[in-house]
Amino acid sequence: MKRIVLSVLGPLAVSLSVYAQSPAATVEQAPSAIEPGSPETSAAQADVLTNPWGLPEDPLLGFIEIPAGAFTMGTLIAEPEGDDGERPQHSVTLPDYFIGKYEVTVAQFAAFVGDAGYQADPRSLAGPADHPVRYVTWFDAVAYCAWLTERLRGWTGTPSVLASRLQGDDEEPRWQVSLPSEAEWEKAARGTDGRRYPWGDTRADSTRANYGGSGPTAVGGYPAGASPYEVLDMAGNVLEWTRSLWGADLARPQFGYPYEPDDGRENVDAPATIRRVLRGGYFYLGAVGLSAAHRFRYDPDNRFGTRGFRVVVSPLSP
Ligand SMILES: [Ca+2]
Repeated sequence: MKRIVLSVLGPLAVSLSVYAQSPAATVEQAPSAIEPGSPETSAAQADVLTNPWGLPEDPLLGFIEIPAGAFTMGTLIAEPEGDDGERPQHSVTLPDYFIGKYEVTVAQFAAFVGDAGYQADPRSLAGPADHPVRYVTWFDAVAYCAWLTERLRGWTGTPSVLASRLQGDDEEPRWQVSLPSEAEWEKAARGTDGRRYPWGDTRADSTRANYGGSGPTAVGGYPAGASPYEVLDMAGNVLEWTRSLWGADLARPQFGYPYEPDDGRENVDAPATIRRVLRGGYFYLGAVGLSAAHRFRYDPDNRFGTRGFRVVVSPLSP
């Protein structure tokens, strides 16, 4: 996260500019906004504003491709840690998809709120620009995803590898920006070798994850805790919403293992009485919750300061 540009925020850019002193991100007010798809998105301007939404300025806007193939999901029955909802361990095969290297930041969520006129909880916009957004419900996160889908479809600067998938063609339906499914999240966090944490099987320590502390930190602050795909903060910092359903009963999953993407657990239109799965532990929880396999579950309209999200560009199948 070298630079976060807030060009579409109007008054919000002023209030957020006070965070420009953060060493991990520079926030500046751009001279003018670039309208997505506008001919003014010239190469000269692109040197200044790679994107108007505060996405990371790298060739894939902070997305990392996770190649198609099988991975090991869940926890062994014989493993002393973990609970029954994450057992039995089994193999799941996914098509390729892209996942955000970082949790969605306050600056990125503020860009959405400013551009879409979304009614957000003020607390979600109150943190430093380069910190993960918090106090967002599952529905807030889904709204962000729908907005970013349309913005990336309509912008001439969208990297071609993403644009082609988001546009679709006669042979393949359009992909979307979405919350990750549980399976997408877990594969990106632990890779294919069945490791317990993003970095391996050794227990967490303070160099690998933000946990057991008192508050969130700037996204990407723990490179020693990177996953095999170089995805960051999959253990710790904020707990992350997935799009997958747990069920109505807190204690027992309606949607248990093995993971079956077609059994209704990926129904994004499920009512608010159905809990959603979250992953990855968070900044004041202990090390056990950092396991890549652990399934947290909460009501989708819950709004807490421990919870945020990251996004995928996904075919949504599964
Ligand atoms: Ca996290």
